[in-house]
Amino acid sequence: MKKILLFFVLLGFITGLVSCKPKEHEVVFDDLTINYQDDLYRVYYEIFVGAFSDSNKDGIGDLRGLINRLDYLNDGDFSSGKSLGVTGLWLMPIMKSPSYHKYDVRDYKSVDPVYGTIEDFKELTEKASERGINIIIDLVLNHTSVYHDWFRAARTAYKEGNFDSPYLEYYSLKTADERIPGRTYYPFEGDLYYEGNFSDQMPELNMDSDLVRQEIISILEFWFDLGVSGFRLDATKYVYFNEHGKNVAFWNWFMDEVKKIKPDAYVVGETWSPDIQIATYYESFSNFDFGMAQSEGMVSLTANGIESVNSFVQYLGSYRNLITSVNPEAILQPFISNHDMNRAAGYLSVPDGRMQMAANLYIWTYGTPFLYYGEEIGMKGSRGTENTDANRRLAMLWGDKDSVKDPVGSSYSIDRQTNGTVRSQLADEQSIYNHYKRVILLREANPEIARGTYTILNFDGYSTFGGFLSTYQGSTVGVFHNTGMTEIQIDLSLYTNHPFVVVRGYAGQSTASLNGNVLTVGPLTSVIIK
Ligand SMILES: [Ca+2]
Ligand SMILES: [Ca+2]
Repeated sequence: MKKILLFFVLLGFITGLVSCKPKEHEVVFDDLTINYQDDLYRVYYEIFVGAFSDSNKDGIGDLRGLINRLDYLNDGDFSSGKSLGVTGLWLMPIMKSPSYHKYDVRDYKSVDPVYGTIEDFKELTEKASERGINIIIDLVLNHTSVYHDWFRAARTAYKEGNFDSPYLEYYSLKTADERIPGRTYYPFEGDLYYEGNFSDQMPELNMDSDLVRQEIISILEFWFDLGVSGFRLDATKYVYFNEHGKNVAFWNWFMDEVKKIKPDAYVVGETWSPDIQIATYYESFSNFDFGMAQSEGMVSLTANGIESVNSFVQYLGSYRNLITSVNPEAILQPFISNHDMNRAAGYLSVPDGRMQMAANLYIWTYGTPFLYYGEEIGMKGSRGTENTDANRRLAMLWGDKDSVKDPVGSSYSIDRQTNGTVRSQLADEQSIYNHYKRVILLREANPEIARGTYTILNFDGYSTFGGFLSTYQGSTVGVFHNTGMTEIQIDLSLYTNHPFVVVRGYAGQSTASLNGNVLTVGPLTSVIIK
């Protein structure tokens, strides 16, 4: 408890330093217990291990490098004020694989040797757990690598006329006539073809096989034993290629098996689809909110002042209603970019404070937001004319002696990185890194935001101002955003009966204050009041 109190005192101090705000605006924190154990409502940070931090000077990031950087992510002591404060990590695939990105797995019960060992991974989950960080790993079940032993055994068996080999049922093998229109196949052996909708290097597993399903259960046991809190599921809608009903039935089976091993496991699916279709997969688990991400997503459009804040808040409310109508336990997973998308700092200006607005909009929401590594320092990276995803997965810009290098195939010039490094930003109170840190801490200090019941407010006639109330365990906070270039002054009593008395904190290019019922929010700034 002492640590937590100290944390608030220190946060108040930092906040004061950042904005030099007058006394009447002072942030006040209650004596809150922040209990991360068994708590789904975390702030996750997606890491491409191969580009994060390199411990053995081969230029490729590894698990030891990540262990060495845990203090940067969360040192486990909120009173230190020295960490970003994330409470969950999503590791992109770490299993043995022939590709740099490792989305084609050779062995589901291994750590790729360039990343380290199983022992390293165990150490990582233990050290992360000591700091209150949960770890989920990417699980790519739709397809394996062509180099997986199962696929090789299937090929060999067929060639040798051993048609009783169990491995022949592991994959989706069809004769020319049996091939399903709309799917992609490649020659296997004899007159058979294998399904490979992503690539000829990625043969797709046959989920109708009980043997495959037994393998999956065994893979789950293996990783839960090593301390993972759950999984990020790749390509959920391709298990049965775009047959959503069959997919949901499969994932329901999968989640039953997960919960037999770890009842409180956290599982999030990559169902890259329109909202209405994403919602159907909530029957099985929570999913990423793709409608909020990328340059044309709701967060970016709102942060750039193209969509009104009213529209954003209404979207947030209706999206939440949509998913909870499918599954009452559904939670949001908002984000702005990931490893398959151009980095957000390319279309949201950091110097103009637009990227910072985006952070406010999606981190101060119900559920579990996901940052993409480097986002917190405004790293850039886009496919570009070379059309390569490697440009979206560049080496973390530590600005120190880390030997991690950009992945093979990348072509993004370092000269285009104009927002600084971790090293330069730690020392700069106005940096985007310090903005992210502050937004995350304010979210943690106001548990109502992530956990509460929302009341969506509508500020008629305003396009750059809006917000909502969130009520949790009898306590209500208000979250308000000003995406415009001018100060907003508004009498809240015209919109809500809730009696607000105190500013809990604000983040952005300016300040905010509360005088009676009148809330004042400076340009490009968001505020939490209670
Ligand atoms: Ca290395
Ligand atoms: Ca499939």
